[in-house]
Amino acid sequence: MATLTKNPNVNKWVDEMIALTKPDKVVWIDGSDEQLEALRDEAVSTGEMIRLNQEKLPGCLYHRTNPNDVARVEDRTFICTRTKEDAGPTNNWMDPKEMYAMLTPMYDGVMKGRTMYVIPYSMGPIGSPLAKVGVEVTDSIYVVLNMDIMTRVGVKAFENLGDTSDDFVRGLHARADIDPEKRYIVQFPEDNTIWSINSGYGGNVLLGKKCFALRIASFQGKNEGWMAEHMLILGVEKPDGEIKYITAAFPSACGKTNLAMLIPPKCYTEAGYKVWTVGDDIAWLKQGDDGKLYAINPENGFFGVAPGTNEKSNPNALHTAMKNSIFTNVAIDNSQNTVWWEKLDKNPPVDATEWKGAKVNGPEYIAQCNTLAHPNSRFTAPAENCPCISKEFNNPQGVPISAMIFGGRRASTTPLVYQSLDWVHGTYVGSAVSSETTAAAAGAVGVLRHDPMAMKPFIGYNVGDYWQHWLDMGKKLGDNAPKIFNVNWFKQDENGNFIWPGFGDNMRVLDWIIKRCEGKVDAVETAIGYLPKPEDINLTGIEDEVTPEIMDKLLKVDKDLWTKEIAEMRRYYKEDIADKGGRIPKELWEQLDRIEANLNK
Ligand code: OXD
Ligand code: MN
Repeated sequence: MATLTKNPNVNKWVDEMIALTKPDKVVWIDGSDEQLEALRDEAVSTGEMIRLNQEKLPGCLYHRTNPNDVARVEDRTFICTRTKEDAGPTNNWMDPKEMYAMLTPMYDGVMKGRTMYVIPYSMGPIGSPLAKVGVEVTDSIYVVLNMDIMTRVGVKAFENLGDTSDDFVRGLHARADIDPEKRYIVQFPEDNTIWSINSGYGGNVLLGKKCFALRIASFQGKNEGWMAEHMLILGVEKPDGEIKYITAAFPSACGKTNLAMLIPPKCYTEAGYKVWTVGDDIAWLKQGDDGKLYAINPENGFFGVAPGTNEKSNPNALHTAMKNSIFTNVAIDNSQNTVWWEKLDKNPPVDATEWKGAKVNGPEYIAQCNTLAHPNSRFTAPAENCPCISKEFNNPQGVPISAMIFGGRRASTTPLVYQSLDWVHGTYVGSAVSSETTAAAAGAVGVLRHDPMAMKPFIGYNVGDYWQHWLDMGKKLGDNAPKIFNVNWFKQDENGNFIWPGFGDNMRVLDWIIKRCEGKVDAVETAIGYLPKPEDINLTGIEDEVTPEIMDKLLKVDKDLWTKEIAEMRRYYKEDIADKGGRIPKELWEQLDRIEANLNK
């Protein structure tokens, strides 16, 4: 099939990939409904996908990955910069020449007997000055159909690139044998190139997402003066109609998609507040002509974790996934050909097919301590389906950001919310993001895992240089810089019970954050930052649950715990980062002294 672009750089690279992988056939994805529908039919006819109940789930398909291939593989993910120092201590590294030499024979002829699909795509709205183009070649229809939901796919993507530019990200994906021992997810940031092999799981093969929009884009952002962050973007509409935009970064298992699609409590909805979703996972941020920081969501859909999503936890996500979506590794309710996952409801299907494909009696199977859906099973759903999608979702200029939030899962130490003292301190707060492990994951409970800016697996270069880039952005933004906050929805009492209700009630904290940005509310200056006065968190409707005593606990800055926290951060900076080649900016070391001095005042 003929190429879709005159751009010689694209055509030359695709020809090279054809020569390497030797497919029987090459199909360029033009983005038309007819072509995509034909691919859906083909995937259903070969058994690669299953068509679900088209009355209940119109346009929805189902796919099962190999049981050895159900999640991102951080130990097999590499950043191949020319020097090891440039990849830094948070990445696996190999010399790019050696990596190409090792992988090239694995790709040689790997698509013989198969079709290569060439997918042009745009990360970000077509025509946006913040958008970037990628081309992914793959031998998987599943990848084509997921990329179609998650990005803007087809010939229109080339409009942003033009006929001569070389500024596109080259992504090569081959399923090969799905051999976990030969699975590699490799970024070559200096070549704008991603090579992925032996996986069919979303995070490893939808190359626009983590590989491009975070790993490669963070590297591009450093060189070009913008930021790629693992952040949701939401807008809070106030009763007067003004919308304030906020970004937020959390490690996994902290409810990012739920916060992005939050439904405010009654006292807020009745007063006229609404929350609008711009993105649930990734933000690209750039200074606008007016000096403010603007954000786009480079994606066009949501790749959400299914288990735990239900009418209470996130009705918006549930509704978003009810049409034109792809479900991966959830369970099937055979009586209706619909989907089911843990915590969708309390009625697991009796006639079920579990995620690996075995027909089982659902309740009996669960009683044997098995889950019907894989814990990392996913829905891939178009953003346009989301009942609370922002009207600015496709705005090429993005939305102006007033506040940036960091957060983690911390049983003690970290208060419900605090505002950083300034941008440099806020950068420190981001570098200190960490989460305690839960009983849901293997290993010890309550172990602190550092995950700076929730970007540890996604920073495409040296983490110290990344922190320096944050400081540089702050200098450039000056007074226009968003205010930086930290939140903790997971504080516990002595008995291990959560003391903040979370979910929709997190609106109460967003409200305080917005008022701080507007200069409409005072705060208490403490050693670690500005904290709310207890009376400034609106508790209307939850006064019985969040008593004054609980509020005191939620807002407590415990000197002993914070002294330990700073000692741990000193250890982390030194042992995990600096001693291993992380180039930590001196301003961040100084923040440790600053907070310690404050604590001892
Ligand atoms: C994701 C992740 O899938 O962060 O979004 O792992
Ligand atoms: Mn993510």
